[in-house]
Amino acid sequence: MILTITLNPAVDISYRLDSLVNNGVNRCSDVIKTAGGKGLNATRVISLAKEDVCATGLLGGSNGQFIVDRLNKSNIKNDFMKIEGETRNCIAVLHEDNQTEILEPGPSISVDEKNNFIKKYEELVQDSDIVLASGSVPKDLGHDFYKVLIEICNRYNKKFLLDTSGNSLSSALVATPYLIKPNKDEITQLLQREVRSEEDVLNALIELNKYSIPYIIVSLGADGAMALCNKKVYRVTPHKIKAVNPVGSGDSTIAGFAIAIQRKFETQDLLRYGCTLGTLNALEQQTGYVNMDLVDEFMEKTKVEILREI
Ligand code: TA6
Repeated sequence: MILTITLNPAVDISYRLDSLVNNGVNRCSDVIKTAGGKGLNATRVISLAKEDVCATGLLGGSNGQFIVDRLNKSNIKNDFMKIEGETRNCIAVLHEDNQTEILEPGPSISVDEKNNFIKKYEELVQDSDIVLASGSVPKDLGHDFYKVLIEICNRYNKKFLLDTSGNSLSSALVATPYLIKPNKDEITQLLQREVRSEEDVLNALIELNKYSIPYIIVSLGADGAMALCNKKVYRVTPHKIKAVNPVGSGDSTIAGFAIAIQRKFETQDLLRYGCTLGTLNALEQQTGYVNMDLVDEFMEKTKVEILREI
């Protein structure tokens, strides 16, 4: 089973506008509300792929209830810690070819709630093969919280996949997660230097090799990804599309990696499968949704090559 962790879930609200008038009234008829947050977007994709998945994390208030109701309606197994605080909203304003996101910080978490979640998590890990943790961390949990979760996961010899940013990512590396998937902005922040060109990404991967993380995959958005695995640097080039809504593509990509690891894909197919799901998500209006009927076709059109050995 794949256990997904969404520490800071959100009711995702997307507003599609023909054009955005600053400092004016924008009436919108095209509104979509989904149980969101990176981990829950990934959960939905794993469920669509018919892999056994359970979602956990922290939920509270009416937004928390909305999310549980949506997961139950989609027959997605979930076991969240209830908290006093109110789960947040995240807004995506889609206009022309732009996507403007407004992300609330998330609720306060008490020490008891934090400790009780760790207890729940430790029980759930024992029944899982893979843990996928994705998204921001509420400030009260501290930036080393993913490190704590990875250490518990490694104690039970399970694989921990992590998609996060900032201090939460930098402090997690020493715990040796199985896979990380930063994008170029996140790796720029991590290394405190501009990572823009393919050469920059290659050098960044070589520098991160010292952490002995089995899979380091740098997402390049619509341009695919570069990855370091078993001392080989790979380049993944996706099939080119016109994106409908790219929000959630990173979440769908790491969901693909989790599915591929569960299905024991070899490295090139793992990379191809994850990037394929990310591309397919961008073809959909809904965040964190993939048309699985198109996977085989897009897998064939997604190129993976070995750039070099290090
Ligand atoms: O990647 C898209 C998304 O999951 C949105 O749906 C929104 O929930 C946001 O990311 C949350 O990001 P965060 O990094 O705060 O967990």
